[in-house]
Amino acid sequence: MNIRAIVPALTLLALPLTACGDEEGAAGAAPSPSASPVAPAQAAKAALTITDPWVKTTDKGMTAAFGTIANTTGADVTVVSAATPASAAVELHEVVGAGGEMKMRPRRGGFVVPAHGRLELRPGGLHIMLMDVTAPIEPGGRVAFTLTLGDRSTVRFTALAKDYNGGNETYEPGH
Ligand SMILES: [Cu+2]
Repeated sequence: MNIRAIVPALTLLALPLTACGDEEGAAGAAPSPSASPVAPAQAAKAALTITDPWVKTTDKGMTAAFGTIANTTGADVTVVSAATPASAAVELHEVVGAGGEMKMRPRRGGFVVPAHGRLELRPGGLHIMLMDVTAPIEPGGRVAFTLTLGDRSTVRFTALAKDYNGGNETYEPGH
């Protein structure tokens, strides 16, 4: 009698867990009606989430995207590449130097987001570089991005286009 009562209860408990995917971290990824319209719901299993993503407006040429990347897992996660339909080529950049000598260049090894930690992409620091935009990016526009991680999984997000003056470092191609 006891067993009969317990088994159905366990079955019921297991259902939502299965529907969520599996591992830890699902709580933070639960669908929320109040989620920002700029950041579409991440897949339940996404290792990374991107907060407040934005991209600098431009008519042509180069621009960059920023935001805060959070790692929901207990292991370091590396972003190895990024892509967007808004640019024919995309690189992961860092800024080196100081004052008038600031230069940006491809970040060797990609962006490493520490376990349960964050990595901030911001003007003057790490950024996703759009090397050759395919059409003007105007204020209020939305630009879709896909990040590819070290395990070849992908994370998608949508960045809001904003005007911004700055972050105009000289480009120094990788060596
Ligand atoms: Cu750059």
